[in-house]
Amino acid sequence: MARRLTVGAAQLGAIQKSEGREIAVARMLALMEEGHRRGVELIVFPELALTTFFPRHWVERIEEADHWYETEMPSAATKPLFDAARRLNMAFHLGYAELVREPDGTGGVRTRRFNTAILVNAEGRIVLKYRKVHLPGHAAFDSARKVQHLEKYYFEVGDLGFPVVKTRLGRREEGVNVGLLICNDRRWPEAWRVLGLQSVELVLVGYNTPSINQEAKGWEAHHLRVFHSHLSVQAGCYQNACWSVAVAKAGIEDGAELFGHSIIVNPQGEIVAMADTWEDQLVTYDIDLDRCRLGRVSIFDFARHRRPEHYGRITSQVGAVEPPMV
Ligand code: CDV
Repeated sequence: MARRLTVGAAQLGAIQKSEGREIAVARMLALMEEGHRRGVELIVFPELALTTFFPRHWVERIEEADHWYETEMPSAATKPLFDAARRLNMAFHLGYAELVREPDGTGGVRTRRFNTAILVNAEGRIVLKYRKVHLPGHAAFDSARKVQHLEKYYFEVGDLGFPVVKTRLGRREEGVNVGLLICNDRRWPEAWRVLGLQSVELVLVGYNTPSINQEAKGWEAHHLRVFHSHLSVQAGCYQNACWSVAVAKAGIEDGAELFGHSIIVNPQGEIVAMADTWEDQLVTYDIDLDRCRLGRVSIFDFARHRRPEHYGRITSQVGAVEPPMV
């Protein structure tokens, strides 16, 4: 019998800088209600889903930006999502900025900031947490850029690795192996493979991707932005024989355009459903987790075919080196 799970990619339209969390949460609740009517068991919201993509805004002192971060989860503002999960019997994925205050080892307190995603089950319990590892952009104000991308200023590199959990989702009795990636992570095959090596069956990805590459020194055709996003997720799914729900924040946010095009991808690397607006939009699909099997027992049977003795550079080296001249 097929192992079916109805998933929903809950794309969010723009959230403006002036809009508070309660507006975003109200929109997410409406998508959860719609998902319930459509039989969704797991709904996936994007990266930094509670606020505008604030790394585009520079502040002189980082503490001035602390109002963008969550210090507890759930909080008064986000509790309605957890309540809705219980009421609608629906798991959800949420991306948000996380601020942690912890002992610094010398009797003081240090503040840490992460770009975080969680998976909450239908009982309202956080069953998986991930902190973004690949932080794009820059760490200081860049006067050459029309729009800043200050993730390296606002966040530390995640310290949780790439965990995968087996957890019960929706109507399923047995567990599903779930892992999380956040936005830029989806472009790194190493991240997918670390999930694949933990037998991941479903990878949830939230993203905020501008339609224009400000770092392109020459021309980069706009359609390639979407192509590269899809290519990365499709390749990750195919090469690790898993499903993915990759969900955007879309539209014109604080004057900057985010491209949307949220997708659900099968273990053959095919897009099976896609958003076609830049607004709040729920795209659903009944995935069959048993479809992960084919890749696992054939081309990507890791135990039979991987050759880690030849992959040393992947973990010992960061930048590329030049080959010897022959
Ligand atoms: N939020 C992101 O990580 N965005 C990056 C952009 C800056 C390229 C991405 O990889 O989509």
